[in-house]
Amino acid sequence: MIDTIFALATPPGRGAVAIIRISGPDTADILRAIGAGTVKPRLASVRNLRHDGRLIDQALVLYFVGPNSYTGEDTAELHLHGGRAVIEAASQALIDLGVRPAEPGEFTRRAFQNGRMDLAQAEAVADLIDAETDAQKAQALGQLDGALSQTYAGFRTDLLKAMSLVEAEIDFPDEEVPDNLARTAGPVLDKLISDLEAALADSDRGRRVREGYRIVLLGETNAGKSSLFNILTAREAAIVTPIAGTTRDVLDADIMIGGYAVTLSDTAGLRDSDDPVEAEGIRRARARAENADLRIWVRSPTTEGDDPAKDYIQPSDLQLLNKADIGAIEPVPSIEALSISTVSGQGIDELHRWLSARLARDLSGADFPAVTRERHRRRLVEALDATRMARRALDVAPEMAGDDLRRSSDALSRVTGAIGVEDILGEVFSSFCIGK
Ligand SMILES: Nc1nc2c(ncn2[C@@H]2O[C@H](COP(=O)(O)OP(=O)(O)OP(=O)(O)O)[C@@H](O)[C@H]2O)c(=O)[nH]1
Ligand SMILES: [Mg+2]
Repeated sequence: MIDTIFALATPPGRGAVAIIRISGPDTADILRAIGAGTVKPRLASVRNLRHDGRLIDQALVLYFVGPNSYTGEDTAELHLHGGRAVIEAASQALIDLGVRPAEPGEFTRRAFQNGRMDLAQAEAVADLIDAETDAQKAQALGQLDGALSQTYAGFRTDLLKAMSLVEAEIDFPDEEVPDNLARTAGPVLDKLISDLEAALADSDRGRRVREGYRIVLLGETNAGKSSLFNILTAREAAIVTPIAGTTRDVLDADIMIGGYAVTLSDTAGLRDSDDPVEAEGIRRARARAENADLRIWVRSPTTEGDDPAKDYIQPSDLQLLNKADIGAIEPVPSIEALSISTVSGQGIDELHRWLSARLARDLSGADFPAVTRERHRRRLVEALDATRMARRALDVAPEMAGDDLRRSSDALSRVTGAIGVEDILGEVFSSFCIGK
């Protein structure tokens, strides 16, 4: 039996308005029980809410009749004055009346279960709530609008087309179906394989927008990494001293560059060290460097000998020739270079421009909606593998292709939740906030 749930939909604490959301079959009865009487659906009504003969609040009450509501069930919203005592009294009244506090994501989970949205759209709701940059918001809205779901549905249509061609050959081997009918499925699958490959090649973009683009400052001790970290984060977050080996741990800051979310990391200077604390810091710096979307190699004219950071720098990274106020450094030829000084401020504007351009290049839209989660990416990999196997089978034993095509289609269906729902529900909804 489905119970009726409630949750505070606005942030806890003091505010102008607090909204409590109710969903479930008893919604209309509950409204009557707290003194709202009969509320006309979809019209705002002002009501004195009461419990145990005491006034809870004068509230604005909205009522929606399922299935035309967010969850697909009967739902109500109580717009209360946003004080703690009011919220507390209203919550207690609902609990006394047998309404259960909702689990995180339970409203959206019900919306999914009642067919109001698919899983990818439910995830987009969570992303939209978490969005802090315009790019994150645009990505989430696109997904909520069904762009990702439609793209995957398109892939599945291609699969079904190929499947029907293959199955026609198996079911009617002696009839008018041409012998090599299965082979006509070849071009359909070739196109699908290239679409899936392109979607996967692009799969970093969605993650980078959603979770933040990872930039790591790397370099030998005293190169000026922490000084630069403080400039880019606009606060004195990292300790700067003339002592080599000042930074021991990785320091992360969430910042915005060019409208995109960035996680910037300051790291321990790289050098051989006998000090176990410093050595651990250097190990962490290296691990961070490997997972970064961009490494900024901070260099200094005072360097003697080889800079160990060079081994971690890739051709698409950036080298900063720091301390330009005291001397010049010869850049490593194959890597883009900018001269800066964290002391005089020289080159810092140019660095900001360079970073903005890099982010725009790496993060702005491709032809299809971005794969935003590891869950989607894994399914895409499965679908691609299965489609490739089907494609190979087509040329030698077409009757073998059917199973592979079905596996591929299943993998894509799991992204939107068309099948295999039970095992992924927890994964999707556990990260939601309560009240959504
Ligand atoms: N002249 C000059 N000195 C700088 C510049 N940038 C940093 N320094 C100095 O270089 C020293 C080291 O700077 P940090 O920012 O701590 O260097 P770091 O790379 O974080 O060093 P570790 O944490 O030890 O790896 C400090 O004394 C800074 O003031 C610069 O552009 N010009
Ligand atoms: Mg430092």
